[in-house]
Amino acid sequence: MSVKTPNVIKELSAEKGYKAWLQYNEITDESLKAEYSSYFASLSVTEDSPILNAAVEELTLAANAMLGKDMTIYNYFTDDATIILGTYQTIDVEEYGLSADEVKNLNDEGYVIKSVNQADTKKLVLVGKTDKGVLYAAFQLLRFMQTSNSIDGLHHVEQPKNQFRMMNQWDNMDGSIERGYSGNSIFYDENGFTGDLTRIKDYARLLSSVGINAISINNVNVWEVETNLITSKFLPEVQQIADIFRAYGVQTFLSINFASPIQIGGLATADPLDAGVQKWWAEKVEEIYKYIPDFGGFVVKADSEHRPGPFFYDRDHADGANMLAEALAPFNGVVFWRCFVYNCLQDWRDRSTDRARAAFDHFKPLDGKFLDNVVLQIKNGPMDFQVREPISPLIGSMEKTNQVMEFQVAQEYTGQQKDLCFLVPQWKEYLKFDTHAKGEGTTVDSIVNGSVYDFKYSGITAVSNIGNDANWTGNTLAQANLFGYGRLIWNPDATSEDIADDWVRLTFGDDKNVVETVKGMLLDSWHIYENYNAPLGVGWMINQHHHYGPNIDGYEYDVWGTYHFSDRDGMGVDRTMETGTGYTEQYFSPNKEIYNSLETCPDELLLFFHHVPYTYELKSGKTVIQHIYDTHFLGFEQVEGLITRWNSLEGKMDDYRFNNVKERLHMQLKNAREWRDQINTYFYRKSGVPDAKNRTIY
Ligand code: GCV
Repeated sequence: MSVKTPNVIKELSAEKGYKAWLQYNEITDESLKAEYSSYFASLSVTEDSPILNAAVEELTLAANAMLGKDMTIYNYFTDDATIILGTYQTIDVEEYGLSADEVKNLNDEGYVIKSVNQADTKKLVLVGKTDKGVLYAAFQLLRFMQTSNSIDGLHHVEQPKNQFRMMNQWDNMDGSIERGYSGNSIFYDENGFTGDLTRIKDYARLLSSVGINAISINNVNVWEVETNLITSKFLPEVQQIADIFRAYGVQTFLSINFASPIQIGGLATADPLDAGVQKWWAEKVEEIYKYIPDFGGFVVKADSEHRPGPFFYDRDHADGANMLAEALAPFNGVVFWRCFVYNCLQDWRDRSTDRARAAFDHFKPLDGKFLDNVVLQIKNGPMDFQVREPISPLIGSMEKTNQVMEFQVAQEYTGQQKDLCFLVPQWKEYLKFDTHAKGEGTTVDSIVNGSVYDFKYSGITAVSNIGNDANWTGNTLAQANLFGYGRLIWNPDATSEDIADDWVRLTFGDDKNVVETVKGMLLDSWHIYENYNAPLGVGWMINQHHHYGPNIDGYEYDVWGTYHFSDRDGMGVDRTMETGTGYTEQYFSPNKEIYNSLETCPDELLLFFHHVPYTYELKSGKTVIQHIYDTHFLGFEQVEGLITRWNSLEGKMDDYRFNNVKERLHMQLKNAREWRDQINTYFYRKSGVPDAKNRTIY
């Protein structure tokens, strides 16, 4: 018997981190194994397509790993097979107890999984409206099996509720990742493309398994080198990556530099109304489609944080977006135009301006002016992915303009994948928020899924949290955010509990203790993080630029002001209509009145909307200052609790993942201590109000 060296053991253990939620562990329950095995004898795939091949490959891999079975594969339809895969046009579904309409009436990515008992043979039929549906069916079937569900008598019908389910990489071509917390890029290194297509394929598998169908593969801040991604210098490699993603149903997009015509086209201007510029983009787009016939289109950050845009030419954002949209239209391409447009050099002492207002002020007046292949990409909140923000009032306010909402899976302001912060409950709150745009019940999810205004393009996008760390996400538990993002936007009605439960079982197995402990930790974590951070929705107070750890008066661009307006009497930002910036006006009634009034504004957002004395009494019955002290002491203790909870799992999983999370929890404890001490001390000194519980505040 060979003895494994410690290195090999470490590698094997890291593999568990790498496989994320696609572990395909051997089934140890004998009766389940027998049940599954009876279906996994042979497989018939009715058509030849890269996506169907990916489904077959996944099922083959899983059958091997979970059941030790090598299935016979038939590349044609045969009723002899125990698993039949294909689209509804190629399978006589009625033979298997399904009606053709049941599949036909689904959207293009929908599917049905049916298990059938015919005479002595058991069969599984995975039928999609298109081949993408079949692939999603395969992943769902494997999820059922990995979470120990019986598949006898299965009749499972699903279709995604959002059209675009997208991922934005903020990867640069030197291998760095803007706001990346888990190593370097899997796409690029210091020499350009990494060429590690295996890793990219595994990323495609992870994304597809949770239903992601689009990706942009470079940072929205498009610097000099990356501007060349749309040239023949790099397009052959972009094509290779697009080929991989295509096989997993994921369409490839690129972020572009608005000034490309100058930078790489040799033109004197990038003015969107200039005929030469328009021609340049039209030819550029034609060239891209020669490499990638199903290229998705462009993601654009313009006139934001010093990036070029139409304002430079006294044009508006509709002029800019439409110019690109016209070039893409003949190929069915789409422009994702970001609404993160604000004056980053704003003087915060000047109360006639307010960053929170910016997206609405810029874009709302342009409703109706955008072409129908422009999609506005709107961050979930009006600021920047803080632990707590209200929903962006722009969502739902433009009836004639396609919109997608942008989340951030990367934990830029929420602990940077050192601190545990499971974001699904936060996203869920945004999705279920009632905007009242078309009366009561106009929830955000119904707007972004396109059904309220009948958008041509709609959905959700997000900043990715992966890098080339062995476990993809730095903190193994941060994988739950990537998984949860995909599952939630596939179906915003799924509960955070169910998503967490699935993720833990798929990742760590079925041990009851592990499942309950990790699930509990995940579900508590957002509130714990909020407890020791900036209080009551006021936001920021975080180290500038770096965005980890406290810096209460830190301001991003080293211009004047703080974000929270604290003085010796009180704190918070007055955004009311009467005495403040008037931001509340941007919401539909009754939200505008609810937020505008101190009486009705919810506690958790109080300081986002109002400036109040430290002694102001919250609905909870506590004063603002006591709330600050209590939550900051509590948050720290809760992190201690997370450590105890995690430690109870020692020996119940591989050392790699156990130690990885343990290390991170200790970093989190240090961070929580700094937040607690700095916030409590700052506000004690500023307010002069002692802690009612007499705890030590330095
Ligand atoms: C990609 C925030 C981040 C920036 C990011 C920007 C954006 O300001 O800190 O790193 O830039 O958002 O979303 O464009």
